[in-house]
This record gives sequence, structure tokens and C-alpha cells, in this order.
Amino acid sequence: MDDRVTLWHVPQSRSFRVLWFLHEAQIAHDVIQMSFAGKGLRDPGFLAVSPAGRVPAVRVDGRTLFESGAILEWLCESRAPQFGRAPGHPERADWLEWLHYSETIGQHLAQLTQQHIVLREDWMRSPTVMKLEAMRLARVLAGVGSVVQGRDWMLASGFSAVDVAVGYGVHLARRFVQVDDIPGLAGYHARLVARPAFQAAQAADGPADIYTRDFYPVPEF
Ligand SMILES: N[C@@H](CCC(=O)N[C@@H](CS)C(=O)NCC(=O)O)C(=O)O
Repeated sequence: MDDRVTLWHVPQSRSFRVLWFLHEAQIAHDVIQMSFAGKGLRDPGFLAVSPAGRVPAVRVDGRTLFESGAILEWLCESRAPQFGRAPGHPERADWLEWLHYSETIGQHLAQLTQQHIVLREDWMRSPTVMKLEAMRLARVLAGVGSVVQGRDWMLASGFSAVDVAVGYGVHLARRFVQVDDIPGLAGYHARLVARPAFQAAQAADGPADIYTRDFYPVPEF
């Protein structure tokens, strides 16, 4: 069996989770760089891999797989058990819960990205939605902060795929909310970005495809 993993990736997007994880677990991989610009994500060839035309998607173990959470679970089970918490592990339920919580963070990031970036004209945007989504994102992040105030990583047993999935959200959220003001998160973010695998993934991420500003404030009403 070919152990290499192929990742379809858009820089700065959720596929960064998988790119980062591949570096954490030192899994041999190839990256197919995609872009939100143009029609690549809607190409029939890519839709055969990812039916909604979204990233991440991977080719792994003779099949393709989409959904970042499922990909991380598969890679833990097949190649990197140290980053998973297998059935029977005392933190199994916590691992699953927080791994999927990363998409609760993700839905607010997606809304804010749509409002600030995808909708290009001011008349298309809603400052009300922007403000609401920023507040809801901060609330969701506070749930993460409450855990990492008392320890380095999301699970007491140590760094895991949860920190990659949630950590991507914490990192990206800094473009929309004052993450460092949320108790626990400044230190957690600093620990995440200090990881050599995070830095290696950043170096491999590719040119900015989505975000060009460090911070996107809620516009004045
Ligand atoms: N729940 C999916 C979400 C995937 C997703 O929405 N990816 C975005 C990038 S962050 C995308 O590909 N968007 C392209 C589009 O909406 O056309 C996951 O976690 O993999």
C-alpha cells in the first residue's frame, strides 16, 4: 500500500488543518494547490473527489476522503495514534467532542469570511451579521479558553489532533476578534504557533488566497 497522502489545499483555508497535521505526524505527502479564484473547485474532476467542491480533500489508502474532522480521525487511526484517543481511552469522548467542536468555531469563521471578503460590495454586507457572528465566535472561543487556562493543550493527556483542529480556528479567529483578550487564549495561541510543525506547515501553505488583512473590524453602523 502506498502510504503517501495527497492533499487538495487552498492556502489559509480549513485544509491548513490537514497540512499542519501531516507535518505534526511526519506523514509523507504531496500537496495539490487550489485557489478560490477561478473555477478549480467546481471542476468536475475535483467534484468527483469532494462533492461540494470544498477543501480539504485527500487521497489516502486507495480512496479519497473529504471533511477535515474525518481526515484527521482517519490519519490518527491509520498512521498517528499518538494524536488520537482510541476507543477505551479515558479521554476518548473529550477527544471526539472537541475535535468536532472545531467546526462550531469554523461555522462562525465561514460566516465572517463570507461577510468581510466573499461579498465584495458594501451593499451586500450586513454589519448586524458581522457583529453578531464576531460575538458568537468570541463566545465559542471562550469555551476553548476555559479549558486551556489550566493546562497547555485541550486534553489533560497532552497535545492531540484536537489542538490542530481547534488551534486552526483560534489562529484564524485573530483576524476577526481580539482573541488575546479571551482568558487562556493568548498563551494557548503562543504555544500552538511555537510548534515546529505549525511553522513548517505555514512555510508550505502557499501565497495568501483568502485573507489579506491582519484584522477585519466590524464596520460602523
Ligand atoms: N466541514 C468541512 C468544511 C469545508 C469547507 O467549507 N471548506 C472551505 C474552505 S475553509 C471551502 O472549501 N470553501 C469553498 C466553497 O465554499 O466553495 C471541513 O471541515 O472540511
